[in-house]
Amino acid sequence: MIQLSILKITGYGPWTLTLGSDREHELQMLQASLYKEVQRLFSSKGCLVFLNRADEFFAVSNGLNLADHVQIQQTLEKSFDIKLSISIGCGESPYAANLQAYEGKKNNIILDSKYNIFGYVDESPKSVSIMHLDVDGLTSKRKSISPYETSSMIFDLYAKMSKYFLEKKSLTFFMGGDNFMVIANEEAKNSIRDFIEFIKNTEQITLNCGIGTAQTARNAVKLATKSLDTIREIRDSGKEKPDIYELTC
Ligand SMILES: Nc1nc2c(ncn2[C@@H]2O[C@H](COP(=O)(O)OP(=O)(O)OP(=O)(O)O)[C@@H](O)[C@H]2O)c(=O)[nH]1
Ligand SMILES: [Mg+2]
Repeated sequence: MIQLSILKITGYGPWTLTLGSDREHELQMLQASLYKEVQRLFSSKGCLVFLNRADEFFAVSNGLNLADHVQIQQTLEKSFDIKLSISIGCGESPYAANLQAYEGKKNNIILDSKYNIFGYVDESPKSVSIMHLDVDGLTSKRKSISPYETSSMIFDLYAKMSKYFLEKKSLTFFMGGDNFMVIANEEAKNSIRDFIEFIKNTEQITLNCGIGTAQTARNAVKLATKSLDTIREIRDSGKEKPDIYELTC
């Protein structure tokens, strides 16, 4: 079971037009500071926020109730001119949670009208699994291809990963550099070995995957990253590295 809170700027399109044509730099600064604040607020409650689009964020919000979301909205309201809606959904898979959040908003299932919060909250304890994937030895690859070509390769990988894991009802996000995180269900975890083989055979890219499972997103991510670092430690000690390593608390 997973709980997702989708935050979206309301009325953003029409509002951007009010800034005139010389607006792109303003929008980029707003989006960056909004992301920083949203990440700060959710991570301080044990969650992690994934950037879906620059005007839309996915928070893995296991353990957070409606009052927590109201508190976050109150803080955001004080700091920004624009407003955000939050739609919350729960499900057996990350995809199902995303669908319930989406439908909660679409069908106007109001949880708090003053603070623009929709959907369904489930306060029962749940665990969440995160997979942290990273390209093995990207730094040495970068010596032979230019920065832009490196990004193009990474985005191609992102597209393949997103499609593959969406079919398993899991959600993939690009975290920067050569890092990806998948909010995963059992099916995604069970198919990671096949995905790594597929990318090795078709792209000649070796991926390492750390998996973490915990009650909160932040702890799951901590364990996933610790797992990934463990793969590196094994590799760097001269032993044969595993491609996948998993920690649960
Ligand atoms: N989001 C995120 N980015 C990271 C993290 N660690 C490193 N990066 C980014 O990833 C880039 C590549 O770093 P590495 O993956 O450590 O480099 P590498 O040569 O591939 O080395 P190995 O992954 O150990 O094989 C860095 O320049 C950072 O931008 C992380 O934990 N999270
Ligand atoms: Mg790497």
